[in-house]
Amino acid sequence: MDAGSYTTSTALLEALAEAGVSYIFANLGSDHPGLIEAFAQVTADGREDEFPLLVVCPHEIVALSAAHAYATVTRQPQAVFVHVDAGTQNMGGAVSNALRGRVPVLIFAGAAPFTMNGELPGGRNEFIHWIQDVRDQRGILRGYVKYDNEIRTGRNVKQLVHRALQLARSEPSGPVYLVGPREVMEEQVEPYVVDAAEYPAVDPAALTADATRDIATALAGARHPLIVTSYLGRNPDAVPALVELAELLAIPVLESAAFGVNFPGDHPLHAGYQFTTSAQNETLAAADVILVLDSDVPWISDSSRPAPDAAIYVVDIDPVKADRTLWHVPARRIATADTKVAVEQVTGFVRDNALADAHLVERRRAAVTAAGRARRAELDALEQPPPGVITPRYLVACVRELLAGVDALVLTEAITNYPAVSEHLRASRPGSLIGSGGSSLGWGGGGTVGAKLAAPDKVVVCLTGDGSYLFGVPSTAQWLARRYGAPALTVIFDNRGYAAPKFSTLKVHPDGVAAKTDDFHASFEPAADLPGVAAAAGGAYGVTVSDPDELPLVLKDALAVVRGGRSAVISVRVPPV
Ligand SMILES: Cc1ncc(C[n+]2csc(CCOP(=O)(O)OP(=O)(O)O)c2C)c(N)n1
Ligand SMILES: [Mg+2]
Repeated sequence: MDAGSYTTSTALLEALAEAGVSYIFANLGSDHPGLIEAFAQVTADGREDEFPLLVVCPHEIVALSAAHAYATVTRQPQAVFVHVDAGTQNMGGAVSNALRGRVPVLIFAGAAPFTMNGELPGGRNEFIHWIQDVRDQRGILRGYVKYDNEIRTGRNVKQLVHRALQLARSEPSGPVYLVGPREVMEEQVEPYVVDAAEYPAVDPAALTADATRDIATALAGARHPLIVTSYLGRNPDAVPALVELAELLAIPVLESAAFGVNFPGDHPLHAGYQFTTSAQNETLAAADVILVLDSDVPWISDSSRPAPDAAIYVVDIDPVKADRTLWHVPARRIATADTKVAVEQVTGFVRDNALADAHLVERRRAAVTAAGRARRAELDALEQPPPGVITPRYLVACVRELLAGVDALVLTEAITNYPAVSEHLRASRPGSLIGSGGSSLGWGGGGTVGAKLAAPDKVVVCLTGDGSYLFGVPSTAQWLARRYGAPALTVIFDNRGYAAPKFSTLKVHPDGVAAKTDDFHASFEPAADLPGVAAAAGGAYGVTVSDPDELPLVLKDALAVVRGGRSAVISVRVPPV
């Protein structure tokens, strides 16, 4: 590209900036000369502020996980640039996480050139262009994105970017995928402007008047109402709205398979957390009216289910999970709505029609509060470890003490210790705890970097399983953290292996051969030096700790290091798998 040139690549980058994208998490390749030239040109012109900042990511799963966490924190989609089919595939399960986490992100990949005899600039001139030519590159992601398209000309690439982002941001939000062959990305076009403001996300949906009345009346008339939610707190502003409704009618709130804060963990009406259950949840069984708000897994009916005559209402941004093969809740009503809007509508209806029976509500408030207090006291007692052993519950309690009064943002990829994190961290500030929302491990590595870039003033802490830490390509993630000034504290539940598949086997074959012979292929002994990986790649401060008495001080020192601008990785030896 000559000085002053303006190509499809220039227009693509301008469009991203105009749409409010701050970062491009990129892993570049032979498909990206047009983009590299466009970046070089704005930098040479001293106008680099006009483009998003390009963050060089030496692994694609880290790139997408960083964009994912950034968007979770800010609710602003970012971009990920990857290399043709290879880079697309290398994002791996991170794409599934973005879909399941309902996180907006724009993924762009180049595509093999489609000319080979010098017909167009950008045509094939390297051997690899014949190798990377595949029949259906967009098909790689089609099951995981809300929208995919090919850029065919620079003359409307801005419109495509804005449409893609409009789809990504409209609820249920999610990833979108654009591909652009080399010749198209090199095409010279006239500079042009498209107003990004003309592509707003779809407005939040409300309940119908009929549904609002129905749900409000049922909740107000219930003896044992219950709210179950998993991801209402994706919008932190929805949390105070839910608190208001819960308090108005003294409704307990159960968080089911929840990664973030849907209801303050220290609230007296909090009814606890459930993930994979093995026993009946008594609050669920006792409920006569249940409002399920934003949930993929409100309960696991194999072991825990509502009473057969409970009146169940579902309000969800994604109520019937159209992209899944099997999903069912036996609901009286099932409605698509933004849960903040819906909850405010229900609260308003109860208030306006004076539906709350003060006597009933106050009796229930006392009972729910007492039950919550008792449950928390039981959990407190479990925080005391046996001599010489760091239990996961003790570890989380130490982290809670460490972060008391600290403006922290915690990421969890703790896997079999998800319940311990929820139950003992008791995160209460909306948005202060986040998870991937998906099932593909390795989010925490890049996610931690993305979260810190999104919230530079917060102390960012990642609580991760040892397996998940390794899935997150710590060599890349820790290098990235240093290069881009995103220090964070990573605390590893180091059980030297995969507890999850062992638990799964025991749940299906409790008395099987694997159980009898303790043969689960789950152990990672001899243990790797997990903090050593971070130290080598990113200069991180690393400590491995197994003495419960030393743990608080080790964590305190690590926090001081992080506040000083250097990442810290603490591997905490909990009982082995
Ligand atoms: C990309 C990916 N591969 C494999 C799995 C299957 N899997 C689920 S949990 C788990 C073990 C995770 O280990 P760790 O993070 O140490 O947590 P622990 O089970 O020990 O609590 C595995 C391998 C997965 N979810 N995602
Ligand atoms: Mg483990």
